[in-house]
Amino acid sequence: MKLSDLKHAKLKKWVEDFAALTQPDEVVICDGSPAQYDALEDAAVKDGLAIRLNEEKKPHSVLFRSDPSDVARVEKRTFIASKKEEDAGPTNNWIDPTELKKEMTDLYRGCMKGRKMYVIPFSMGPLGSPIAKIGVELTDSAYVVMNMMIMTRVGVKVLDLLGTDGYFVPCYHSVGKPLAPGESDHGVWPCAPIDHKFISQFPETREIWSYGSGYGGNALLGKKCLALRIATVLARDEGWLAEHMLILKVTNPEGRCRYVTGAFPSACGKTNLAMLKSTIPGWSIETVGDDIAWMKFGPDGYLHAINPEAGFFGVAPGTSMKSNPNALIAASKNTIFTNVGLTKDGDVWWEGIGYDAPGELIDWNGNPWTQNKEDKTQKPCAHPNSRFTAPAYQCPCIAKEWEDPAGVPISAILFGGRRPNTIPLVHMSRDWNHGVFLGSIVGSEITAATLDQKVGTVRRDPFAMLPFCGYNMGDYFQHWIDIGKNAPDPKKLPRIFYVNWFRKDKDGHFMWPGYGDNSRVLKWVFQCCDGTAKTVDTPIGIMPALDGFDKPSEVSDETMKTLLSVDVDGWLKEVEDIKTNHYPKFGKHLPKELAAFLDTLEKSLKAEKAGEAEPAKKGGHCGCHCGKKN
Ligand code: SAT
Ligand code: MN
Repeated sequence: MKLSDLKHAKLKKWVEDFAALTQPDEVVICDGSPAQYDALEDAAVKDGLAIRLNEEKKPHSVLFRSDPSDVARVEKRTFIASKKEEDAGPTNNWIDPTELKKEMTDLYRGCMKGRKMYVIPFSMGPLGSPIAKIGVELTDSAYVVMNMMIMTRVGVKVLDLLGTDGYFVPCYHSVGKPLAPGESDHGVWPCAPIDHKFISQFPETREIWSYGSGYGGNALLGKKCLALRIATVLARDEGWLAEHMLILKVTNPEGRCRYVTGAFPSACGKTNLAMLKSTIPGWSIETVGDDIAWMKFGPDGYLHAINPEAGFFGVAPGTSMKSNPNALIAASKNTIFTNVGLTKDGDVWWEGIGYDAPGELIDWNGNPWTQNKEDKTQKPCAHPNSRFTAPAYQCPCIAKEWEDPAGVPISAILFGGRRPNTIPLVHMSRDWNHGVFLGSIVGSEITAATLDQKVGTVRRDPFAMLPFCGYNMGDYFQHWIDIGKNAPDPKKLPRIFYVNWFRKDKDGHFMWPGYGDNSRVLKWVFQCCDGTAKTVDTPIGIMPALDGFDKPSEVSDETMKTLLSVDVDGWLKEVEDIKTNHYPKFGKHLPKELAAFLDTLEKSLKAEKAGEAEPAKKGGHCGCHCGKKN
């Protein structure tokens, strides 16, 4: 397919203009065909940028190694370029859009010399779904094209949907490394120095301009840039929700199912939860999505969610047949690996894969590496943020309705973080707005000192959206409240829960087994949605009655009691931290409803501490939002 074949005049002109600026040798339209994917793969292997893996061990799969300076999303080079700084809000990096466009246009000038420019028409969401959106990414990276072909729906079918004048989100991307005549990459991952990297979102004009990085969310622009940052803006204006959430399906022993979404900051096991193997006989979990959910009210009055993606961009280290067999099987063929270790026989290996490294390997930097378990300072073989890009349909537990254009009706929304103390295993909000309050206070313990916060401190990450909200986070809280207010039928709104798998005892051991046993929490969530759960009313919300919770046998009664009790002093500290360090950031953009919930929470905790509160009441809530007590 050639540039002249494009029937959409605006799209064609937009492509021609960017080609005139960036000066590639050639413009290639991505038709989405397997033959085109294979040709890109062959070229990447020939250029030394990719290594073909052993056809028997990992059929039709390759390994890429990135530059050591280009291994993850770069939050400090990610910008929300709204006209007014206030519209980007206190949690985003803001730049003036006019100045930024000028600076980036200068960087783009001639940046694709010696390279091909690929035009990637892609759909976020099943083709033609009323919830889906179309984008077009222009990029000079074949790695990006290959990943986008797995992560999104790419090609002629999308162009057909666009027709001659359909709307698309324009996305520019360049690795920022032009080639001189005759020069090639010589096997070196192309990217620009950190100060030249820009991951820019323009919320008013709904544009994405990315420069200088070839990695993950910096470069696969359908994911965090479009499906979250730009989509949050579209969702605000159009009355829906674009969220950093997994989507799963729970089926009970009678064969009845409910769909649940969940938002968790990174390093909280979101992919593992999305694909967990239930430990309760008769209950099963299937996956609809592992990272992003777009939710819109359906004609039936329920919030319906689609997974806008078509693949998984999962963290490799720690993924094993024990922790997540479904992910490992999804990534067993037709997969792109990035920055993992390579074995002598052409297979992949990473820390936490479940078995020792077989002999001498090549590490993610391309150097020989032999495992030395005695040496605690040994550098890892796979980069901690190394990834697999695998098609979702290859996941053994993918739900059959994962591509339903109408989406799946959501019964429950989970929020969670990694909290060694204070937050109980699970509690349910009293109503929608109380759930919005719980989402707004989500925090997670810092586990690696990669940010400017100390290990062990709590980083507030409201709705797990801190780096992903395309506008003022205070206004985003208000949007969530408005969604509840404008619901066609408030009784059909999902119930909202706050979970914490990561409580530790005084010796620093996890109190809850997690993984498959999280199905026990999902069972209680399911029962809450049915109105059949055994509950107690507490100062923080609705919690499971101890005798109504399906406890794993290896957890003692005493531990279970701690996991399901309210740590009044811990919560009072939590309130203090939110009051002092979190909510004030949002100033007048903080919805008054949320400030009121914080006050009420503080009062009930203080009353509880003073012994003035009524003892916890059994069956405090019927589990729906009708307001009826049972
Ligand atoms: O690199 S991605 O943004 O796609 C993944 C992540 O960092 O969450
Ligand atoms: Mn994510």
